[in-house]
Amino acid sequence: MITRFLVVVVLAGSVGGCSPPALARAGDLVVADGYAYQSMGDGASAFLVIRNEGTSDDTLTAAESPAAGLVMPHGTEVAGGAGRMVHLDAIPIPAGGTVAMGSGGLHLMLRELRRPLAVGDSCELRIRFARAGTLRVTVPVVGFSDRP
Ligand SMILES: [Cu+2]
Repeated sequence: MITRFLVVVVLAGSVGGCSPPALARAGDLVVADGYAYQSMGDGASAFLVIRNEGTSDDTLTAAESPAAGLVMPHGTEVAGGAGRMVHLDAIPIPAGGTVAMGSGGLHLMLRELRRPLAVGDSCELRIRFARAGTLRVTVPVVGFSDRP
């Protein structure tokens, strides 16, 4: 029951040639955008837009960060009008598709932060994929109102 949490947008080529430069690439996978929110307590959440430019499906299987003791792929389940985070063992990245994480949906949950993440900091993430291997990306830390 993973797929019902996904927001998958299939892009029909690059629109008008104005896509922003990729933050990182591993194999066929491109991180088109990414950020982390400033921390709350010893936790924070991070969001990536991952584009699969290949012709084979891939799967996000794990994540880690030097900034945190634990990084978990999370989805958000809405029940009775309230959102509840659920752990995901895997996030499919379909061939030719884009998975857009976002507040209130898919995210990477950072726990056991080694130091607080403040606005203006950056945060390195290492994302493991079944096919593309490990993708390293550094994302900016933003305030909650900067990227709603
Ligand atoms: Cu979470």
